Amino acid sequence: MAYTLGIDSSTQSMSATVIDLENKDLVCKYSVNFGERLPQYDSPNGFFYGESKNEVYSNPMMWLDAIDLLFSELRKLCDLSKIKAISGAGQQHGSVYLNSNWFKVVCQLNPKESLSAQIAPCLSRTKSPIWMDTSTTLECQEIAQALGGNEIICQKSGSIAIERFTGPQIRHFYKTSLEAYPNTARIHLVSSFICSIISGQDCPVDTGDGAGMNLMNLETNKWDSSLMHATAPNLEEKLPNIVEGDNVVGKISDYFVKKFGFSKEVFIVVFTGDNPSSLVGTAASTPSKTVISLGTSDTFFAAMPTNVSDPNGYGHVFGNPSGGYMSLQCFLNGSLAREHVKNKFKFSWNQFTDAIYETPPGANGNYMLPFFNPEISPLYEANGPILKGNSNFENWRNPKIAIRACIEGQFINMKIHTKWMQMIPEIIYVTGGASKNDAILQILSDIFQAKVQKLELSESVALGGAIRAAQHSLNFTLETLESYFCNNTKKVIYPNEDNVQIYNEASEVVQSMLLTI
Ligand code: ADP
Ligand code: XUL
Repeated sequence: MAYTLGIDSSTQSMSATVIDLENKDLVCKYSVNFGERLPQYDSPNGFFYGESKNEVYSNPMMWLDAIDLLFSELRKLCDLSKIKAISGAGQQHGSVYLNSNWFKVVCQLNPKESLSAQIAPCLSRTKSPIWMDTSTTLECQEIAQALGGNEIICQKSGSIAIERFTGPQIRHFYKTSLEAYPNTARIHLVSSFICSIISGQDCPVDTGDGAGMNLMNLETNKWDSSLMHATAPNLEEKLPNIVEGDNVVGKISDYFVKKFGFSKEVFIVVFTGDNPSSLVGTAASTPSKTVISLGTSDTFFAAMPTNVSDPNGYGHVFGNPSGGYMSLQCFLNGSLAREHVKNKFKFSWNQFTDAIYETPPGANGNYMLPFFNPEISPLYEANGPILKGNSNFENWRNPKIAIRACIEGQFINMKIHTKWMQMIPEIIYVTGGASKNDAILQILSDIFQAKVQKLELSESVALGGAIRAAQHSLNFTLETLESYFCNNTKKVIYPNEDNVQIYNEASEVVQSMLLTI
């Protein structure tokens, strides 16, 4: 019996999916929600704000406590000794700052103590900036100026200097923490940090996630010396190595063998970013499929058929874990914006869904760009939604219309900001927490005029980890694994052609609202 395990260290939870390679079946899955299970970290959605809503952090100790909790629960659901290989993914761009103790401590983790107690003395910075942070505009400008313009940064790294990317975040830390920066011996991404913990050694980053840092040269797949130089001094010695996504970094740490009953022989395949992992978990690694993930962030991504970049600078090119590249557009105000509107009216998800069914497409001429937090596509630094319509709507006196306008505004904005990818999808594959909601998916289908289909295993990030583990350490082909585990549900949501005109008009209004930003 051969099992593999995939881990998803996401914004709001730490999740695992175990698959059985012989029975071609899901064995079990489990998720630790940070806000619910670890309330002591005061992070109901997995993060906390700094001085403003532009500064967004997570506590890396929370992630470690979640790993201990996850495995103590998972061992009740399946025999962990059958697991032959593990890989996984982390929310992209977030960074963990460690002092020189780290290199020794990570290799000698004691199963009698918690992970967090042992790693706490290794932190040179107690908080990790995450992908929702938009506070580094100045640092982006400084890096762009040092390089001779954003065009050059985009050519080298696949994206212009972007606030949430790790390079500008590191520069901000260097400028504001003159003692802690020199005391930092290693800067990990969330993915390489969690991979290091699981394998009990300091691990590399993979090219998929490394591309989200504004530090890696996309042509050479190595750290780019001019980008590093423009970011912060002595950075090369603080960054892990970069490897391709098929790299086996070693075996599992003894900590997990002794504490949770894993075999000593479990292979660990390098972790990647959540979006690249989701590309694998949705069977979209070869060009032709478009995926929309409706998680904390809404993301629109695809393996790249041709090499294009976003002329406006909001979109990105990341490494595709199966080789080549993927294009991605990220929208910060995704699930939490939908939740904001839901909670404002104290609606349940059922009431929220009914509201969508009870209101007409076009929301009676009411439009919303639901930017409750500073947005990244497009860059919008303030926080507060932009509304246009009748005064009843603008004064938030019409809950049902507000719910529909919120979702319509999100997807119209998404359609506008993904045109640069030159993909006109016939079918959109959806994943992430909100993809279970068919009412939301019908609006998506109507706005893009494309069929929408879900996958049987909706946790595509963790599944991508379990698939990559089997592919790179147990010699299964990707095609075989996709045919076993990445089946679509039978249900297809079809676009309603009667709504084309309404949404064309709505797009024009939203476009004019975007021009006011
Ligand atoms: P992440 O992986 O980024 O942590 P998930 O993909 O797990 O996030 O998605 C979590 C989100 O799913 C929640 O924030 C919630 O808003 C959304 N969600 C959960 N149930 C529903 C539902 N029935 N309808 C719409 N959205 C939902
Ligand atoms: C992608 C991005 C988010 C995070 C968290 O660029 O910032 O999708 O990966 O999911």
